[in-house]
Amino acid sequence: MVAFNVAHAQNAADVAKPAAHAAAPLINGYQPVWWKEAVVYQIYPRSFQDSNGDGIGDLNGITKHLDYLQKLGVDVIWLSPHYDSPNADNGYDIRDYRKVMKEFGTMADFDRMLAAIKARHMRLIIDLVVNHSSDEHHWFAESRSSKDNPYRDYYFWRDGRPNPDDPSHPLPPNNYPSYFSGPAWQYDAATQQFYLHLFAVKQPDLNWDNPKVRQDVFSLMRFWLDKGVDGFRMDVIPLISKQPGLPDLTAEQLKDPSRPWANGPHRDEYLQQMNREVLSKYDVMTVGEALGITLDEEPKIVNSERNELNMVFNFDAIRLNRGAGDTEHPWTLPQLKAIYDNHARVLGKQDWDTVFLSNHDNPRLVSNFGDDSTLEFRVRSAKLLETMLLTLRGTPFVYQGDELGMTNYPFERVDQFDDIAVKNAYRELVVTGKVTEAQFIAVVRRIGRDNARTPMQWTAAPNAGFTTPSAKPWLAVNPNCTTINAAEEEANPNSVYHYTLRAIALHHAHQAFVYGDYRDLDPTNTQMYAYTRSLAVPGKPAERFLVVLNFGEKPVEYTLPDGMKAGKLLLANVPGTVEAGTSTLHLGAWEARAYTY
Ligand code: TEU
Ligand code: CA
Repeated sequence: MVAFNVAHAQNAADVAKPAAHAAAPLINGYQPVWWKEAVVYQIYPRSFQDSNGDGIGDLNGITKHLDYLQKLGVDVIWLSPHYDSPNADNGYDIRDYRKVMKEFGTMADFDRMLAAIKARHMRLIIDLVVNHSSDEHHWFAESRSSKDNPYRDYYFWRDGRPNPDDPSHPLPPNNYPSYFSGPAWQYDAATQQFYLHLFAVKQPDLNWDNPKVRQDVFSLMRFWLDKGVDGFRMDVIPLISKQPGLPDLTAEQLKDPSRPWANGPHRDEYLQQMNREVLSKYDVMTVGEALGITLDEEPKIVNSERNELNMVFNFDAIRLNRGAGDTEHPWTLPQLKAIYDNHARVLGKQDWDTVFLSNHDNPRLVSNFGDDSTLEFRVRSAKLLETMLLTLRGTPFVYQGDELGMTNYPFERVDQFDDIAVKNAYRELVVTGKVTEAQFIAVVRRIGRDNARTPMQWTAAPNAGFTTPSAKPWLAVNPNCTTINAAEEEANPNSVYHYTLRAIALHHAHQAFVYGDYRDLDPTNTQMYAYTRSLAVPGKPAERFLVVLNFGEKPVEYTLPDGMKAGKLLLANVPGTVEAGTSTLHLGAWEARAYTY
């Protein structure tokens, strides 16, 4: 195991110099490196911990809980955007890339937090949101001021199309839809042109074809890396290269615009330039949010010989019940398993993968992929899902609160939502009468992003210890904090928290869970997910592990294939039954076990 717990000196040497990873011998054909062995924990700062009673989470609130994260076994923290922002999209609309959002604190708070993270032998990656900026960023303020302003070409400005019905209101330049409902073009009276925004009106897209834009982005990246930050999660990074001439989308493309938008002609060239001029100068981890990229296209971005990014988030699994659209449809276990089988087949030894089923844009893990209908099923299925996430191949990502088994929120009315995606969709669908309020709520209460953004539940106290009892949290705390909270979980050895801690320890204890081969033993089984991870280590006994997961409430009697026998039981979410040394296993509802074999 590459010892990545190197003590970090609190000075310039702190800056992550490019370490000679190449020196270490290959493991199962993989180049060992710290970010392949790391367990990552995502923090959505607005919802993690408020430290000054204003109802909004902040950086000092994070620093307060670093011992909690270290004890859990976290190696890397991914911090969702902490930069100065008018919060049209909760920080994913940045006004100043070198300034901390005032609600979150000061740069001194950031530096203290970073030092405290490193003092605990953990690392920090931050969110790089450079496909678009805020419309309040001075680049855009300059750009919209006049057509010949030097920043004009930092964004996409185009003349509208003639509008036969009303010549005074030209039509958008093309038929691009925004991800947040409505057209992706906003008319700006100041210069009588439209600007492009694939997300919100207050999130104009940056023109990466302008070399000055690229250099300004590279420079702000160096600003944070020189502070000692250990890498970036890159927001919708494949979208940075637009289709030349911005032609209309075809009817086929309109079904999933992310596809043409993520495959512009200069995407790889710009990522290679970023790597050459910035990333390669530091020992950093990079993970791209690969909206619109298929599994087969991933190696173009993550193959180490391409010198672009280390890994990407592929959305096939997390959006299995939705696909590109926002309508929910049933999914089957063989479909989920096929995704991981394909990943194992397509991604080679020079590629690397991520493993995640939740984040700040998706419903809560246990509510979306488990069963939160009863206490028993919630706890068991939450543990089963953590078993899976921490034993599949790729760098695992835990989203804040999943280690407690936090659930979706019981939304009933649209005014309970904060998310711009919901508010815009409400105007487009309900106000126009296309769908009823009840139909709308029935959908967004299940798949809405705010389900993941309710405040972290630290205690059973009012406001769950996220903020003071008298403060008004920016988003309501889930009333089930009285039973689901970190204090109770830490006090209860059989909790989801302690189970997740043990699962992370298992992941750390055996290289097979990092570099080992993956084999699905029974891809077509509709209820059981049974797979192995195995690694031959020269001069050492081979490491072989068997994971069996009963993905449902029906008890199952499962016979392992080819006379295989379960070995020593290492982890189980239902105490009592061991069945070591047997081929036939009896698993109850949502039961999960990991064995040697
Ligand atoms: O998300 C882009 C994305 O993945 C979309 O899933 C998006 O969340 C969804 O389709 C909208 O319905 C990234 C960030 O993770 C997200 O929070 C931001 O809102 C978005 O980019 C724009 O920065
Ligand atoms: Ca606060």
